[in-house]
Amino acid sequence: MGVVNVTPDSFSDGGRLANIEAALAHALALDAAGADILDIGGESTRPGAEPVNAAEEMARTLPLLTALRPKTLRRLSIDTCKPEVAEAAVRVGADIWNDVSALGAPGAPDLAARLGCEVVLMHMQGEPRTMQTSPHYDDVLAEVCAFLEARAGIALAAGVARERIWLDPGIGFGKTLEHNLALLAGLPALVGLGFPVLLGASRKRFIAAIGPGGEDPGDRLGGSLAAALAGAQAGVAAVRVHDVAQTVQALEVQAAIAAGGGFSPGR
Ligand code: HH2
Repeated sequence: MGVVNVTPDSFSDGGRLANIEAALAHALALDAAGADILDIGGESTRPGAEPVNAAEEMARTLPLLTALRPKTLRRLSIDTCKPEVAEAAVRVGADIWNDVSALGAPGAPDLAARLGCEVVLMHMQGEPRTMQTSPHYDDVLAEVCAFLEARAGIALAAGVARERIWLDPGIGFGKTLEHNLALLAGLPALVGLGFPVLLGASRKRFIAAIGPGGEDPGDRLGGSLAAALAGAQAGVAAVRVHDVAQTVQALEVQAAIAAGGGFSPGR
């Protein structure tokens, strides 16, 4: 899943795609680089971010989705917590509702069932403005798994088809470095719940907290690749990344090594 942020303030690429031409070109470049899904976001969820209203979010995302839909066969995803934005996005061709609030808005599960789209249910403790203030868990892996299982149950009860539900541990969303690492190490438990798992670790701050360098989000490629490979090894179904070409290359090499003698060049 390639990230296309049409926001002025996203943590790693805010403001880069200020006009529709730049956003479309970027999305098509990620498509050409091998992204299976393009995730369009019109509101930053970085720690401390201020909320955006629905009209503004739609003004940022709908023109891009509309322009992109006839130009790609890839699945398109709308990254939003707002039911009205998700509904409008699906109407112009989005296939997936990527919701960092796990369908937490009033009426969201019913709407997702009615739209018939896929949904990504992500775990977050608190809300973006304050979530990194003092996150606390007794057992982060167990609590995130229990939360996501409960949210999946609510989506199922509302009528969302089981095969359309994804789970995401929400790396960096109300989590310390230790929490993020426990979740990354514990991914097999989340995968074991039986839903496809999406992992979003690309360029996130925890990478800078571990290794040398990486203060600038653009300098976190090595750590992002390490996390993507760990995710793939654990069986996640997709990784949400900014650097699509490099991630596809890393995953292809990992898969070729895993295939051992069975690999045939030129695929
Ligand atoms: N992370 C971000 C945004 N949306 N969605 C899912 N499902 N999982 C994630 O980990 C996730 C997400 C944050 O990254 P980014 O979009 O690059 O930044 P910003 O929120 O500042 O726009």
